[in-house]
Amino acid sequence: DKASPSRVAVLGAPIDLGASVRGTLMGPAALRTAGLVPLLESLGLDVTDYGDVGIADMTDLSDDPPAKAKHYRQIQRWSRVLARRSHELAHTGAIPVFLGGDHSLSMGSVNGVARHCRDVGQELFVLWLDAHADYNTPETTITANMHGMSAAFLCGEPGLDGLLGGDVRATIPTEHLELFGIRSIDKAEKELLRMRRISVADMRAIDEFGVGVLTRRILDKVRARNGVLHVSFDVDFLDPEVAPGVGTTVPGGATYREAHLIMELLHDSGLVRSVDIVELNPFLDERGKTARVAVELIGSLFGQQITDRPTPTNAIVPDL
Ligand code: EXY
Ligand code: MN
Ligand code: MN
Ligand code: MN
Repeated sequence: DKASPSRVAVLGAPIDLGASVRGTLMGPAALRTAGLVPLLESLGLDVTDYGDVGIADMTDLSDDPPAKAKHYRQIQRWSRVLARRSHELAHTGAIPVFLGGDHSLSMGSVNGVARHCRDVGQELFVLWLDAHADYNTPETTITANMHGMSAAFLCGEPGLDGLLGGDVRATIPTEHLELFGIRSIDKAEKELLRMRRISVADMRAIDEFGVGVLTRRILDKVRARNGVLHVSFDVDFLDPEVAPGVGTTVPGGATYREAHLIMELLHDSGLVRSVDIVELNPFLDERGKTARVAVELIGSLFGQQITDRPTPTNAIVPDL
């Protein structure tokens, strides 16, 4: 398979107002404390840590905040600053790794990467590893928490149209979004996903077909279009036993080994060009357990392996 870039750009986004539970703003510090940067360096990567972004310098826009989108102004600042930084980092040819922070940060990070891909004429696919679909809009949401709206925003769903002000909003075609590990969807959200025919590898599909087959199915799809992949890794994708340090745990999540296999297959593909690690809440963690698991998984995503056995190519690929 293709060779991935060997440079990694780490950027922290200490944001927690997109979620109902405070604390994910400590995520970037915890991921660094768990040794993310030295681990990536030990894999032979050239890593630059750009520290954390802030929103203090941003002036507010004057669009009308939607009725159901909590902390809209703050999230808007984060989205604008992250979209710009993400676009710049993607341009440098490094793989940006965004450290969250709650999942609303992807509205900025993925938008910037998508904008870059559009500039260079490359198709971007987004793998959304999550217990939740994050496909609510201000219209469908029950909670008004913006971290539940990021995937919908990225696909151009209406309701947050003023979020980026005059900046470019590079949307993802709905066929390029791959929801994976899902086990909690709201009623109206489910209806919207069905209407848009979005691919959902839910936990039942994982139980039936296994993560190996389902991951290969996505990689085949990306390769067939000569595309590249953004991985948005919400740590609540993992089972709460493995990853207790999350505000929105849902039972029945991915096991430790399933998660590693996904990351190993993604690495072997050479298709990953950008990554988010989101929703880690160190305030809820048990002695750094979740931070450590998240860092180990990023290690697998960037090539840490037991032996050098290549990915077998034969696979039965179901249609979801
Ligand atoms: N669907 C629920 C909501 O919209 O509030 C839960 C969203 C949780 C989102 C977490 C980050 O993945
Ligand atoms: Mn999420
Ligand atoms: Mn550009
Ligand atoms: Mn989630």
